[in-house]
Amino acid sequence: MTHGTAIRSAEVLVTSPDRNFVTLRLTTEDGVVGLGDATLNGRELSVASYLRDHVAPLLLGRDAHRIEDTWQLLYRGAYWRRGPVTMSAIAAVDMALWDIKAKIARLPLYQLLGGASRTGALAYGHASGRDLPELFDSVRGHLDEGYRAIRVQTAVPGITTLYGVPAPGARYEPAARAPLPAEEDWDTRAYLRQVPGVFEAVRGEFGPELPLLHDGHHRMTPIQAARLGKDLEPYGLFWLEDCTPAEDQEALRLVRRHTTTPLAIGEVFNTVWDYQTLVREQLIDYVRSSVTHAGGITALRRILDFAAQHQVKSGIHGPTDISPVGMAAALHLDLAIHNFGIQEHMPHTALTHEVFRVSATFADGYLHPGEEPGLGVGYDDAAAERHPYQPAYLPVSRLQDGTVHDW
Ligand code: GCO
Ligand code: MG
Repeated sequence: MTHGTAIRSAEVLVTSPDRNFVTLRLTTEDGVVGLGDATLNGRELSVASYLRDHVAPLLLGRDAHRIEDTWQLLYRGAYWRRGPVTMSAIAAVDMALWDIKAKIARLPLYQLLGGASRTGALAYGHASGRDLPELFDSVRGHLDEGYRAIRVQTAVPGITTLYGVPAPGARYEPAARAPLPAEEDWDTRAYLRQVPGVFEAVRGEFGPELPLLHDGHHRMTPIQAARLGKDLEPYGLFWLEDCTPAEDQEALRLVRRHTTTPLAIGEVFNTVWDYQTLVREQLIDYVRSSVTHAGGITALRRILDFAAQHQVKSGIHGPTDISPVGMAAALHLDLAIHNFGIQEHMPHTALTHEVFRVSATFADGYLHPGEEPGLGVGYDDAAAERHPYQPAYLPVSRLQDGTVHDW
């Protein structure tokens, strides 16, 4: 073992500066600190316990340099493979170890991943509105902030609350702090009638060039998704995301047969196995996994390298439930890989940034991880302790007759 690189402590930190985050902090004998994001929205404490009760004891005394060996030990050694809780825990360890290795090398992490392949990562922001004037204002606001690609979510007549469209004056945050999940309503036929007209209007207002994205959030059947993809073709979307429930890889065959609208999927995936059919058969165009939920930098890099062989690009998941640590890991990968597509960007609040100090920057529509050694994120314990964990849940959706539907 290199002198001083044994792991001396493994701490699990839970904080809630505007929303819940779980962070793993590893410290070596020499005092080098590495951070990893273990936030699983609405199920945070399960990963905290997995790490604290079952992973931390295995890490103490291990050489922090042995990233691959530690990854394999945690993955194969658990025997119970895959799943969001296990893979988020492994991801946190993996990120923290890469952070330590890059700090010891005194390099920003992207340098260890092969160096920069581009000057910055094209980011997309989230525009939404309850009607067209509100939506146009939201798109314009994003353009003024510098965004060069925009996701468009819209209200649907007859549906009271739905994914991606905040209440008037509110900031969109899917998990609400409450002891029980909120209930939203849903009607796929009303949605399918509404969305194409909205994109026609947005194209009419903002012209043909602006890359536009849309998230279907797993709510359609394959034939409904095929129809939406076809109806959206005239508006040249950058992608249609999560058009069907993601666990059914075969469903995408039917969608693909009917539409040339590019498809993105995978934010709920956690291993390369979830992508086997999708990538091998070129049924998708963009991989949506986060570093946080897909087993870390080591594992997401493998998924993206596999995708590259089939001309599938990255579109790393980046909502606020990925902590600034998970986002930093994403940005280092974005900069280094060849098959970069786009990066989701849903900025964290000022309060979140009091706990997580980041070197990453956003300018002219591009994100950059910065030049600090490691991931480029610092953790302020005093600020974190002012914001203890608060129970929060993602909503559930019900159809008009009360049937639970995919949210
Ligand atoms: C996205 C996602 C998120 C999820 C959230 C759930 O495309 O950014 O769909 O908004 O809903 O990550 O925790
Ligand atoms: Mg999504």
